[in-house]
Amino acid sequence: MSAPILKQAVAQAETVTPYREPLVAFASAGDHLFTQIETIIGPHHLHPGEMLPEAKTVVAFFIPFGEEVVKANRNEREKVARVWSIAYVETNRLISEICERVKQVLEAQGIKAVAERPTHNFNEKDLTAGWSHKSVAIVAGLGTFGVNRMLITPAGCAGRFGSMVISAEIPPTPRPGREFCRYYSEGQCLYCVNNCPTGALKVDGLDKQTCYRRLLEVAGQFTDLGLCDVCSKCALGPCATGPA
Ligand code: B12
Ligand code: SF4
Ligand code: SF4
Repeated sequence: MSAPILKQAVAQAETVTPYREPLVAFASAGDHLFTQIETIIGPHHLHPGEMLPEAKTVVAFFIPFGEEVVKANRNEREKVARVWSIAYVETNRLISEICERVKQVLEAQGIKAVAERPTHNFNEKDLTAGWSHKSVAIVAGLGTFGVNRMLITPAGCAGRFGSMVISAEIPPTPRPGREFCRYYSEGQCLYCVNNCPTGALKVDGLDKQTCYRRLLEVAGQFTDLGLCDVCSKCALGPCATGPA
């Protein structure tokens, strides 16, 4: 249902950014993990039922950047590659457009749908959102967390997430049966930690404020592109384009 619309929208996207095939996964709105998220992140994190009273399913999707975008950011040792910054801006826009399109199609079939924007919807003090796409994506079985604190999907972690809450029932996607982060599965890697330019990322934690300061610093270098708070040097390891 929403998967073909998503694939078509990404295939036809009028962007400079190349993409790989998007991924879609589903979770029951009644999954107990949604209640757990409120405990992990805070009571301000919405339950699907607070997003949409008729909520039955949470649809999570991931739009992976093309390999060349990943390589470009890897090759820029000191700076963030301009193509990566463009990908950030274009993909945020694309996600909002896709959600709007899916909403219209579903509403024409009598199905209700709501979506939260891909980013810039977080509290700048504690750096958490009221709707965390990576958290709902893990409930939907779209991937596993890496040492980099990002969600690693079968298409890697270099890309962006969107999600929607809908009133139609869709069978949940099974969760992955293994870890996609090489450090968690084999006990070695740490590309992400070793390539973080600020030291914000450690094996056992992320200093979110230090990371955010870096993102705002980079935003200052790409003001012509719009708000471009990026870095992502921790998203370029062996888990960038697939499970490590
Ligand atoms: C606030 C925010 C930030 C903050 C805080 C980062 C963070 N780790 O949360 C700052 C400004 C530092 C930041 C930085 C970045 N961000 Co950011 N950010 C967000 C935002 C707006 C909210 C995330 C949030 O609420 N985090 C709080 C909690 C959820 O995160 P956490 O503390 O890491 O969670 C841990 C635990 O709480 C627990 N957990 C969390 N959820 C759940 C759920 C269950 C069921 C369980 C059991 C456990 C569990 O496990 C996690 C790992 O240990 C989302 C967009 C959105 N609205 O979802 C994007 C988002 C998370 N960011 C994203 C990206 C790409 C980045 C950057 C690479 C910057 C960039 N664009 O270049 C860096 C990466 C930093 C890093 N290594 O994590 C992507 C993530 C893509 C991915 N593959 O995971 C998102 C999802 C945006 C998107 N639409 O795709 N970001
Ligand atoms: S770079 Fe290596 S250690 Fe870091 S998240 Fe990816 S696979 Fe895990
Ligand atoms: S986005 Fe940059 S500063 Fe933040 S944790 Fe990743 S590599 Fe470090």
